[in-house]
Amino acid sequence: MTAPKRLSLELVSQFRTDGVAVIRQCVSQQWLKTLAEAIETDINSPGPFFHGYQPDNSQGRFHGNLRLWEHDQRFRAFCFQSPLPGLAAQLLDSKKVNLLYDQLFAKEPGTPNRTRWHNDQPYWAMRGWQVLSFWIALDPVTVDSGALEFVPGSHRWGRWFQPQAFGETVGQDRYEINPNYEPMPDIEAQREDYELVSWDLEPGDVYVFHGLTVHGSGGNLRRDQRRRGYAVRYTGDDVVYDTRVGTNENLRSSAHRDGDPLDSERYPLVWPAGNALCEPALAGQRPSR
Ligand SMILES: O=C(O)CCC(=O)C(=O)O
Repeated sequence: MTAPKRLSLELVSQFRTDGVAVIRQCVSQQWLKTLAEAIETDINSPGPFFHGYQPDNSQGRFHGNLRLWEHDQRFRAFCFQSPLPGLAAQLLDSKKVNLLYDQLFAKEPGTPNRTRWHNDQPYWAMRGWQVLSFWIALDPVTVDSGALEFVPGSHRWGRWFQPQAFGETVGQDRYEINPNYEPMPDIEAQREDYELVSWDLEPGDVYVFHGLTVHGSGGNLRRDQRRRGYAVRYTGDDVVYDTRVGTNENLRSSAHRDGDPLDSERYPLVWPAGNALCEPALAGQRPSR
């Protein structure tokens, strides 16, 4: 199966209301094969923004990387030519879509590291409402292999939480304090105070979530199952560059000034497809718990 050209009104409405939804069988087997091969290349020979995390207890392996599309044609082709840009335009109700960046989160079997609760937008040098991530499952994902969990509706809280590194990391381990951000509450210690949602995924299923939706994930406690997730972040019409403090330095652009539209080689226009700045062709369910 390949992604629907048009998403159901129910799914779009769920994304807008809850800030998160799942698109079943969104990514075709062919694209999954391409991504899986590109992921192995990156794990064996990481691109420049590698940010692996030291596993707690020295077990397993948590490989993270970002801006992979800039160094590997296979990721690039996926970010530009898969169904995702068209789906982003629908979900964001946007005439144009820019690629913000892509990111890999591979938790090998037996990796205990959690991904701490956070929302993404405070990490990113942009402002605007029309911003989302697709998180593509390469493996079956369950709560014990590190399924993502979300706080539905948290994208409308208007709360920006101070970024922190996800663990002891090879990569940016410190973030400047932004006085307008607030500390992330300890959701893990107070889980009963929050409505949390999650879904099991099959390969090719996708979580789609807003840039301000609070989310996190457990470790991959399975011994027999990898948990490779590949995230692609896109923005819409109202998003501009933002130079506020506290963002991830590897996601900034020296060519942009505060308030600039993103359109550039760094944040390429990927929708409408066929636009001069787009690459030429290279070749609603409710939560389960
Ligand atoms: O895969 C994970 O554990 C975390 C993913 C995440 O935080 C994201 O894609 O924003």
